[in-house]
Order: sequence, then structure tokens, then C-alpha cells
Amino acid sequence: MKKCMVIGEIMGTCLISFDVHEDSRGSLIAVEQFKEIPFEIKRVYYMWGTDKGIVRGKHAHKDLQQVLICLNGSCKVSTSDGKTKTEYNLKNPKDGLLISGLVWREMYDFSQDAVLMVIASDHYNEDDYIRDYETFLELVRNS
Ligand code: T46
Repeated sequence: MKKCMVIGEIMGTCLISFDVHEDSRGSLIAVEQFKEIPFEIKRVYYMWGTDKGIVRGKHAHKDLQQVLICLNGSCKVSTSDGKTKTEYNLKNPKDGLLISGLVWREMYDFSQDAVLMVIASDHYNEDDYIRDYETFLELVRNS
């Protein structure tokens, strides 16, 4: 699993490890745009209650950059640039999976208590989605 070496790194897919503030009261993580999150934050959404056998995602984005954080429980995320496929096991809220560029993503194996939060660089826009895998491969070939 590739770790993000430079937080300013925008392209590709890698894991950002957030700093945790721990004391006798528990743990706290803070993320800010252009700091832990390498883009301007325009949207946050989260999903839960996804059964074990369900696969979410199954699309790529033209321009959107996102950081996926599993706040509770666990889930797996597979990413592919059309050539190489990588599987990430998100099970710790101090890990953020940065996905940017032309990347096909699928989320699956959600634990019953999983809450997956996504921080996004833009507002919701269906036109930014590539939902057909052949179209995705064609775009990869031409990019
Ligand atoms: C992504 C992965 C990681 C909205 O109305 N606004 C939103 O911001 C989002 C994200 C979704 N929706 C609506 C559109 C659909 O009717 O919520 C419904 C479920 O969305 P979708 O099927 O796209 O959800 P996932 O889990 O397959 O994918 C989501 C994001 O859409 C996508 O950008 O990269 O999470």
C-alpha cells in the first residue's frame, strides 16, 4: 500500500497518516484543507449500513479528488489506474486514502459498524462520473 510521501501530492492514490492528539480523555484528529487534505474542501459525505456482500463505487471520476476515512469499523477499497489494481483495508480513523486522477474505485467488505466518510474537492456533479468500465479504459488509453 503506497503511503503519501508528500502531503501536497495531488495525483494518484496513497495513504495519508493523520496525527492523533491523545490524552487521558481519548483521541482527536483534525484535518484542514491544504494541510492534511491536499485540496480545497467543498463537500463531506458519509455512508454506513452497507451489508457485507455489497459493492459500492464501481466508477471513476474525471476531476474529483477525494480522501476516504473509515471513522468506525472497517471496509476495503480497491483502486485501479487501468493497469495496476491495489487493495486498501481501511480500519483505522487515522488513515486517509487519497484518490485523485483517473482511478476506478470499488468499496466492499464493510463491517456492520462501518462508517466511511469522504472529503471531496468539489460539489456533487453527476457529469464528473465515469460509470462504464470500457469508457474508463478508453480514457486511460488516451490520457
Ligand atoms: C465515490 C465513492 C467513494 C448525492 O446526492 N450527493 C453526493 O454527494 C453523493 C456522493 C451521492 N449522492 C447521491 C447519488 C446517489 O443517488 O447518493 C446516491 C448514492 O451515491 P453513489 O451511488 O454515487 O454512491 P457510491 O457509494 O457508489 O459512491 C460514492 C461517491 O458517489 C463517489 O464519488 O468516489 O463514494
